[in-house]
Amino acid sequence: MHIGTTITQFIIEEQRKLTATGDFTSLLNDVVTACKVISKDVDRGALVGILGSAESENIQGETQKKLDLITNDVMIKSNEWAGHLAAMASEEMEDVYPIPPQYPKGKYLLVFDPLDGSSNIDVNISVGTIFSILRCPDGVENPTAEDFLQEGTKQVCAGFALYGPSTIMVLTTGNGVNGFTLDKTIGEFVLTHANMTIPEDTSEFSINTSNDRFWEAPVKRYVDECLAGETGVRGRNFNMRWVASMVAEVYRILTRGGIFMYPKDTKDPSKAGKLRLMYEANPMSFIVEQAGGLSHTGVERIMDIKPNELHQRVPVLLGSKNEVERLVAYHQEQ
Ligand code: P6P
Repeated sequence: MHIGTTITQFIIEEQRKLTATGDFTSLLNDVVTACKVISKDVDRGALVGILGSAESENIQGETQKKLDLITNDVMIKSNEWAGHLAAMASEEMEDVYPIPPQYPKGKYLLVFDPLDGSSNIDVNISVGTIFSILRCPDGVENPTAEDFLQEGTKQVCAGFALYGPSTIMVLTTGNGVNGFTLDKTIGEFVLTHANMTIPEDTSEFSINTSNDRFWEAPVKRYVDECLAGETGVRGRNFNMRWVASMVAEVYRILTRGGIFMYPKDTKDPSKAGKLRLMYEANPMSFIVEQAGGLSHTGVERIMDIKPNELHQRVPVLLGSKNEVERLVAYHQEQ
């Protein structure tokens, strides 16, 4: 029985459309392999003693889980050897990871969050891997952080794996968004969600409401109007979801619409937001826009931002077009 379109077949067919070299296709397959290994590690969890804290902190000052380090190593080992990359960068590494001298270098840069939502791993709630592929600037042999600091519009590919009831891979190379479910009986991702599009309207919002007192006025206004439901200006009731895993929130929005908000707040005035631009906001923005949604800080389109720091944080308002437009309008009215 034919198993359907595998992700390998899909990527090769995309390559033909892009008239891309096999280099990109092979790189993407190495990332896919890493996500299969991470899916296995996340699935094994407590059985092999890899849950809990690693008793270390990342550059963000966040306590690292054992699986943060394990999954970061999986991404490095799966992608450092093949000769497609000039360097890598990760939420879990302060500096750029150079390709070891025993391996050839390639023309792409890979930046990733190896285990997004890892605070959920010990309570068995969905987590994921987010990645973004950029071109290495011409003539750069040994990329530095500076060479990664490219606008989101420069991304060649963005994707995430969601380790939930199913393991699902979502990909865009700029020609729409496609979802693949991991068939663990054959170890292949199979196309199950072709041409994913986000409904322009929604009655479902996502935000960590415990930060309510720290929000800026436009966000407060928007959320209060949602909470007022049919008794207020919106004239309809809203539902709320907060998983604390961006991958899970974005996948839900891709399947049924919604608006996800992690706005700038005054909880820590030194931070421009919680989410990181290079390996959370930009790849997710590429995917959301390719699916017909919007992704904005309230002041500017996220993919237009010229990064100034590898681990730069930004406010994120993304999802169903008409709701993001409303919230942006509230920012412009203030
Ligand atoms: P909070 C996970 O740590 C993450 O980066 C996103 O995946 C998620 O949306 C957000 O932070 C959760 O933040 O403050 O609710 O724990």
